[in-house]
Amino acid sequence: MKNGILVLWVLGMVLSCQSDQKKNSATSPANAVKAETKVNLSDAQPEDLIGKMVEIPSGEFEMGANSDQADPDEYPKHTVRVDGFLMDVTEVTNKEFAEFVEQTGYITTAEQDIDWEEMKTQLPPNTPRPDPELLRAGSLVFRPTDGPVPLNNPGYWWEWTTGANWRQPLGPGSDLEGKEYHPVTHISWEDAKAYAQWAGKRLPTEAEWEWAAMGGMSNSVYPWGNELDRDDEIHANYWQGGFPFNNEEKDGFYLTAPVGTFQPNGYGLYDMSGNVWEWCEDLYHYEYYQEHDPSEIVYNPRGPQTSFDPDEPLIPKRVLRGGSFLCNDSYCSGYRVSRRMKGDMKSSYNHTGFRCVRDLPR
Ligand SMILES: [Ca+2]
Ligand SMILES: [Ca+2]
Repeated sequence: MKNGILVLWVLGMVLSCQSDQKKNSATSPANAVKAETKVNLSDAQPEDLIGKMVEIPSGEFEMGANSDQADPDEYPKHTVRVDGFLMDVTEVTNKEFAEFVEQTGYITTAEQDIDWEEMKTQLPPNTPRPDPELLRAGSLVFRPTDGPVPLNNPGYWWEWTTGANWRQPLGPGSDLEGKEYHPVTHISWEDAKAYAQWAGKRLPTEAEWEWAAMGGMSNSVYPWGNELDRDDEIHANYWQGGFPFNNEEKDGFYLTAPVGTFQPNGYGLYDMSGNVWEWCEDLYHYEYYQEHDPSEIVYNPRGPQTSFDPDEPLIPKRVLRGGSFLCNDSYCSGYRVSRRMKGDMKSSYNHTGFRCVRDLPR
């Protein structure tokens, strides 16, 4: 067993979806298209999009499972009404996050050594203290496997990597050259909150995120409609091929893509499916939807009062949405608008980022 897998188990940070690596160069939209595949690219330039917000109108929708791929925590569907708000049209980029760090001196979770006294409170009693080397600052990095592996154990493809953080997404020796307009990664929920506060914004609620992702459609499975890859048409940056060993890169990207590479949804929001997972404000509880009476409208839900994930009962978690460059139908289908993911508030991965929202002026 590799150290990284051991650490993954010890940390109990099992965030079930995918990520990337290998392709270090920033692939431009122009050369991202492979001849045999139609990729729905946008004409937008990332530098014209970052920092922009679009108004998401108020509205009512059926929140939750909208395909037979849905997990139990997406049930039951229930009627939700959200007020209008403003939302970033892109995921927060490395360029924007660098400005935040430059102005504030902020140090991300992944750049801090792990506090064993705090961590052990989230682990089963009598869990032995890991080797001090394994408590040094780092983050989880996707490593492809040599062939098919059981998909019920993310430890096969996540590796604890000392020195991995937003500046060095693949660990020491990697950098952000050519990636200033890629989404920032290795961001914990706490990091995302700090950035949002600095920017005078906030994180979206889970309901706001799902409502916005549909782009004005009703009960759509994806931000572009109900069919994935119709006629080999690629709408987002995810994983084509056998996960986690054979990424065919039909969309042109092994890892992250520059924001704005693919077509936006009906509200003008880019990458609501794929690229990186996006933190939401809400705590995660696997039975949260069951609290709602399906015959009544829920107004502006803000999540449960307490978190509970039966997979890791001792770890309070927050919600993530939208999937990443690692998502695949065989695994998490995270690019579905109703797909829910959860993560420890201090955990970070190289497929996890965020975008912000803001209340409309009164
Ligand atoms: Ca891809
Ligand atoms: Ca995304």
